[in-house]
Amino acid sequence: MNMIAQAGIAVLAGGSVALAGAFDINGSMDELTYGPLATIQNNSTGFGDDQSGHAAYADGSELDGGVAVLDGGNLVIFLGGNLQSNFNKLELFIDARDGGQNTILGINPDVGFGALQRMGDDGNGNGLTFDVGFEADYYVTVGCGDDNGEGIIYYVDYAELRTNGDGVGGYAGSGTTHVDAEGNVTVTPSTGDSGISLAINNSNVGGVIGGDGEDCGSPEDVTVTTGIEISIPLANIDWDFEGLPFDNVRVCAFINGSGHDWVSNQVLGGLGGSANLAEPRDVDFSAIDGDQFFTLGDVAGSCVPAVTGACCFANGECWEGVTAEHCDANRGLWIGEDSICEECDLGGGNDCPTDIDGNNVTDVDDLLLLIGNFGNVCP
Ligand SMILES: [Ca+2]
Ligand SMILES: [Ca+2]
Ligand SMILES: [Ca+2]
Ligand SMILES: [Ca+2]
Repeated sequence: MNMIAQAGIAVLAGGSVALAGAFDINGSMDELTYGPLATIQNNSTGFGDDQSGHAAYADGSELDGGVAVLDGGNLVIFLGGNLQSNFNKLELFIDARDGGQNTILGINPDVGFGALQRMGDDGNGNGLTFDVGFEADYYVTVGCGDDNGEGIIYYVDYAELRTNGDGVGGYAGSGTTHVDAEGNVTVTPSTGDSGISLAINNSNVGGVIGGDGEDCGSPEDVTVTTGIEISIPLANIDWDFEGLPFDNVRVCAFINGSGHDWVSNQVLGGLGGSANLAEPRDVDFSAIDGDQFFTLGDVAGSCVPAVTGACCFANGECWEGVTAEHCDANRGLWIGEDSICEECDLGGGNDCPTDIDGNNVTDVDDLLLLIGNFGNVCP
């Protein structure tokens, strides 16, 4: 069945809902309908690398890439990755019209149990701040948790971010993802009066690994095609029914703690090698290199994983999987791409040959060792 026929049936059967577009909101990305990713993650995840491979469970969160398209009066967004089923939050901010908030104000709708109040200005002139020129107009957030042992249930909230605050917001409904005993995945996207639809598929085991260094959300250019998928009616953002053109739509997405209270290092576009950002009110994306947003129509460059290897230290310690720059900055010796700690050879470079017993001091014990072995013939 083609999409036009599907849309026709939707009108005949329902008559009251927006036309179903080409997108099946199920948490999976169809590259033919979306086109290429607009952004690819470049930072390991500090919120856990989910290796469970379970569509309806995740023990970590990451955002590996993102793309947004307009479709039949909706803004449809796909974010590859995982959302941990412990009610940590995906925060989604959309800049799609003039005005809006570059710093989250303290006087926004109270949705998701004070989500915007927790990130916004608490009266001290702080508040999460976006890149220069990014003035958010609309907000969607979701968290997921266990659904009575059958899978995950997710709860969605939304809010307008008007220039001076005091917009409309509320609960946008819940959806579920279940997996039966045979492994069949059933995704029931959230629906509600707002017309927003959201679905999650947590199957991904690729993308970034755990940590706080540079990483590649699409290693070897393999796109993560499961994650979080959202459809938002454009009319929700065009709240005065002006027929806005939606010709410059930008999206900032990141993972936050369950109380909207601890910003991770999973931000799209990426942070380029960073620890978790922590306190939301102190986050300032304009002070971080690069764009912490992506634009509808952008095409992400090829994802080149950072070159990493072993970093050897004079005291015998060693780190693996670090860049040469990171090793240098920590006064280690980087020994080449894909090298491992067993290859560290600090013996030949012993810069204290008179410290015979290796206690980092040349002292009387070394002298006694020498005297005690005086005259020995070495093989
Ligand atoms: Ca889909
Ligand atoms: Ca705006
Ligand atoms: Ca991963
Ligand atoms: Ca920035």
